[in-house]
Amino acid sequence: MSRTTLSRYLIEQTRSHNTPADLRFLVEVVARACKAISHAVSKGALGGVLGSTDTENVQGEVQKKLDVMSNEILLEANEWGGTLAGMASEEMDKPYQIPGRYPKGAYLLLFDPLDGSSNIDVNVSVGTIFSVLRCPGDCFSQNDALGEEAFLQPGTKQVAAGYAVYGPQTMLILTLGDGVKGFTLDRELGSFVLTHENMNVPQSTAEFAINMSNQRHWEPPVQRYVSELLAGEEGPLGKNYNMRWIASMVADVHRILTRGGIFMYPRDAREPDKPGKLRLMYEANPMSFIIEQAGGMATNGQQRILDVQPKSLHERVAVFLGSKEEVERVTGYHQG
Ligand code: P6P
Repeated sequence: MSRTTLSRYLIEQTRSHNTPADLRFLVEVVARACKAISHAVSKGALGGVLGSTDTENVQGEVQKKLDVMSNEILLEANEWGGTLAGMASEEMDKPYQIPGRYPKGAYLLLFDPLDGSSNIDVNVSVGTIFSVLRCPGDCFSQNDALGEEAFLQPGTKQVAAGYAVYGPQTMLILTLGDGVKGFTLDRELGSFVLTHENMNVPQSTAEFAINMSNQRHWEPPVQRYVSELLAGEEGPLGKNYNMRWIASMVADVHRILTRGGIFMYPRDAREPDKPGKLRLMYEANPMSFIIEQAGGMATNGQQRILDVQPKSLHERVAVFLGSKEEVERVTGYHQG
């Protein structure tokens, strides 16, 4: 029996769920760009793409050569198709304007082109995260520059979200709001093939992911929760837990989507003006959409991440996501 490719899945979704043709085309173009990024990442030292540039991004982070390259690949792949009113990227301060020579479309694409890029030079999995919103009102028909306010929609407004993880396999994980599907890149065919029909996050888990070196800077509810995890079966939670931390959100979230767990990046007392490290619009929101669609839960400790009303394009947020039982527990401690 022939395998279902991403293209076939999207066509069948159009028939069964009336997925708009331009959204289908947009997802296919993003997936094609992720194939190109996967190819560039896999070259490593042979491709002269390791190491850093002498520039910083809007986050004040030194840009890796592959950060810049991945951003360019996504912009160039998506600017001409007529599906987008604009794009926003972790690597760019302002929204990207669709060049006047191309038609605009009804969607907004937001992405972290290469998340976890500090891991590239040590050959650890990295990934691309993307989120799709509708352009509010008739913003795609306007000729003037698209402002960031068009992007400032809560995560519940996402029409699609996904990530590509560049690991031992390159996989594309996608939700259109109808569950979560996993596609594995068949490098011989050059196609993403459906290999994970319906991905689900187990309700309970014995595995947590957090950067323990920041422990002394966490707020009391996180201190309490993690100390209970570490207390194991002698402690109040009555079972032993394992810990993993890859320091690449895409890889950590993929593990949780595959076998359960809780991922945490809490706020840090060293930066009282910042609610967390991770970015809401193109990291937390797409990952939260995926996790919720897979039966998990995602909060900032106080509220559902997808309900957060963004105030700025690059704003940050605390993240607790994964197996429902544990996310509910740590959220309860915040609200206790
Ligand atoms: P730390 C990568 O830089 C990233 O944005 C996420 O992918 C990852 O989860 C986190 O930061 C890692 O942060 O403090 O452990 O280096």
